Amino acid sequence: MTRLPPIGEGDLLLVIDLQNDFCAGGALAVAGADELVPTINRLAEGFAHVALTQDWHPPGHRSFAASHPGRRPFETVRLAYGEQTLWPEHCVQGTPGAEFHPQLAIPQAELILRKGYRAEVDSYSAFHENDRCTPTGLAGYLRERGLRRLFLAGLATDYCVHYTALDARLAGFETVLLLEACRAIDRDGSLAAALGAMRAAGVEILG
Ligand code: VGL
Ligand code: ZN
Repeated sequence: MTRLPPIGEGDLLLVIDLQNDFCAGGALAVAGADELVPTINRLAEGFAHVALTQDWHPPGHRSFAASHPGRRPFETVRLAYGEQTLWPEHCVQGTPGAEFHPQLAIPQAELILRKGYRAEVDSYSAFHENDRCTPTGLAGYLRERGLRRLFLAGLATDYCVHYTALDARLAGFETVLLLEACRAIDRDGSLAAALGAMRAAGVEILG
């Protein structure tokens, strides 16, 4: 496992979307997701502050292919706010698929941030929805608590982790991607593109 720099009071581990639907047997399973769970549980012990994000869609969410007659998962469509990839139905509010992986054991997590709960807008980033202008409130939360450096782990490296990392940099946070503690969907070169964009934005990539 990656060696971390010394961790202090201004650091937060943000664990992104470690939910059943992204794990083995889930609606949008990411290869290798389950093996992250013990790694992330251990990692969390080294941080004074941990937060979790939870993808949390209402039934019939606009990002679901099933909401677009004739369209299939992984196709893209143009919505009012721009290009949107269509996904299988996943992480529907209140369903088992939306729950955290049962072996995720971070009871000390201080915040669970839900995102993607507006029916018409997806939200990859934990900071802004995909319209790029609706904030989730995370930046204000972090600033008010004096948390200045984010360490990112979870799912998926090329979607929610990627957009969270870019927005963290835009909001002025030091941002460290813990690559060994993330797994990617990786379709059509999306992982390589995401790593390039994160590096260009000043995200430190460890591991
Ligand atoms: C995610 C696609 C759709 C993710 C969430 O957590 O990366 N990807 N919803
Ligand atoms: Zn989603």
